[in-house]
Amino acid sequence: MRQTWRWFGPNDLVSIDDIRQAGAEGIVTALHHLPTGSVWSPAEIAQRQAEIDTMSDGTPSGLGWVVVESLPVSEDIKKQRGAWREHVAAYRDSLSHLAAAGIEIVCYNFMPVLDWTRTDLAWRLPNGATCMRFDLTDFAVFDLYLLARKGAAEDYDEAISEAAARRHAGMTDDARRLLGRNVVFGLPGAADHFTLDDVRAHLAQYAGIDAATLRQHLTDFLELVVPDAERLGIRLCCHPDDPPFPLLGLPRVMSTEADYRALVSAVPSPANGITLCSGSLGARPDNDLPGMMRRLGAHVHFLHLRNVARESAAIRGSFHEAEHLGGDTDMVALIAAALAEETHRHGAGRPDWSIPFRPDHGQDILDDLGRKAQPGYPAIGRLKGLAELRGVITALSHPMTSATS
Ligand code: DNO
Repeated sequence: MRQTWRWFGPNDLVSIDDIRQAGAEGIVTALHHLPTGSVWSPAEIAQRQAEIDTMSDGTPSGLGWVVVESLPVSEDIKKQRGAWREHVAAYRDSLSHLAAAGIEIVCYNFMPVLDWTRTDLAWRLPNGATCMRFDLTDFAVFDLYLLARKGAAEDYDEAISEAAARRHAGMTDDARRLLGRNVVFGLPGAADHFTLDDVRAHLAQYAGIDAATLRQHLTDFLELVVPDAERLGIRLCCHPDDPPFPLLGLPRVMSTEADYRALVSAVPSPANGITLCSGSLGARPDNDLPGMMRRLGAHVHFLHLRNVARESAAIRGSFHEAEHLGGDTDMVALIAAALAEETHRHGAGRPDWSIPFRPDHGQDILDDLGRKAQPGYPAIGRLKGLAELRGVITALSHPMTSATS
């Protein structure tokens, strides 16, 4: 399993030097500064590779750009409106430029409007660490009162609606503003500049798009890009919905094992694969992560290893981001399944037998609390996660254990 680390580029407060010291072997990044729908030019790609390759004192980092996360799919492509065909053409050009630069793994998602969604970006744990949290009552406050979305009332049961009414009534204006900011933080582009009216305008454009239509648009997109990817030797891998259930009346089609089966069988190809994100998928009690890895492992091109603690037994419920070996996903069983898949691939002569993973997210601990890096992406919390995961991998790979044979 190849140990990778997400880096947001030169502005990331966690540096290439830090990543080297954390023991990572490769980088996951994207050209975040380029607008969605534009072509990633060879020059931009080469510049990012040079930044990855060099430590601050000019010596080689030994790291390389292993995974693109994400080459974003535009809202136009998801809706099949406006400039969507131009955006598909740009996507194909970007894939060919990435392949020419030696990059083989490209992650994307197909979530309408919202990418990952949390209500709290720094929730305090009893030991003083902070983590990200999704609280369904807070989310209902956002939906019912801040956004005041038409039809929202139908989406919440009585208990949540009543709790949301009480909570909203007791919130200060500052608390309401902070909640609004937190919820839109995962929006593509500029969290700081997104107003509630922008969110309403985005939602309105999905009025006629249900889950079946969105899934069809995903298949259409794949039919247009997968043949190129296959020819170029690129492995596309779709990231799941986070959280894995519909929000704000928007359809979501990448939340369950059945969704992933539909994805890989819609356009069968080694280039049409999966980013198995245990944190996103693990927020639902009916997603069996080790089982998904065993059953769908052949299609998994990239792993996000993260854990969540579910706070209710509901399909759509509150959760917070736990330590990597804590929470509700059996991380040891998941890693054992990934190692078994690698053994199987190795035996079958697959050149892609080594599966890249990254310690996804981390709690803010120690100096992270003052550094204020990208929410979810602290230096020390992730270093701790990576170290724990590396420990599990080392133990399960040891000849004394038979877990991978
Ligand atoms: C959040 C991430 C997601 C992910 C994209 C992939 O921390 O896991 O933003 O990168 O959904 O397209």
